[in-house]
Amino acid sequence: MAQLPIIVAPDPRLKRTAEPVARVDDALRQLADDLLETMYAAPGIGLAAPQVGQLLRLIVVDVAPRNGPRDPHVLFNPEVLWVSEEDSTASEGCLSLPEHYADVVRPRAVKAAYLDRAGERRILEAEGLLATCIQHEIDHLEGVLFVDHISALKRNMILRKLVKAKKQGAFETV
Ligand code: K1U
Ligand code: ZN
Repeated sequence: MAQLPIIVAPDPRLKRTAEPVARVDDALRQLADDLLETMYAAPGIGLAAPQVGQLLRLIVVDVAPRNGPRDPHVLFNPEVLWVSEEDSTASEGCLSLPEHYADVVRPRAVKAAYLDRAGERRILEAEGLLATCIQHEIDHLEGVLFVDHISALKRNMILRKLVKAKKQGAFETV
């Protein structure tokens, strides 16, 4: 397993659409394990392959409390099948926008299809933080960041601060 460097915004690599995986093989299972290790070390509750420079449709999520057992989810080619009519607002962060948080409105619950580590098609029904995190991570596969869901004023303020922090060498980035 390896910890991978996380790309910090603004960066064109975070704005591209990721490619579906053709088949889940050992190399992709290794990448999923590396994403999980990187996410736990950060620490975070989710991570998408494009955040480490891999333009593939792969996300990992674990919203279990840190003081309890881990509950990792690995989703290849995730697809949202259904979203609730009811929305919820949650404060979101992003490992690619370190130290910045904002309230984002999204559907409260989702149903997603994906391929598991064995390449089997599965369905995940999620609500609350798990639903928020899955939607946030699937957004990364479309080149969308949580700041794209907030006002241009707040978004530009966050991105300007990140440009400045990167110039000052604030992050270990690639
Ligand atoms: O960069 C990412 O996509 C990960 C991001 C996921 C996320 C957070 C909040 C709402 C939606 C999606 C993070 O994990 S940011 C860090 C974070 O939220 C956290 C860190 C330590 C403990 C608990 C949460
Ligand atoms: Zn993110």
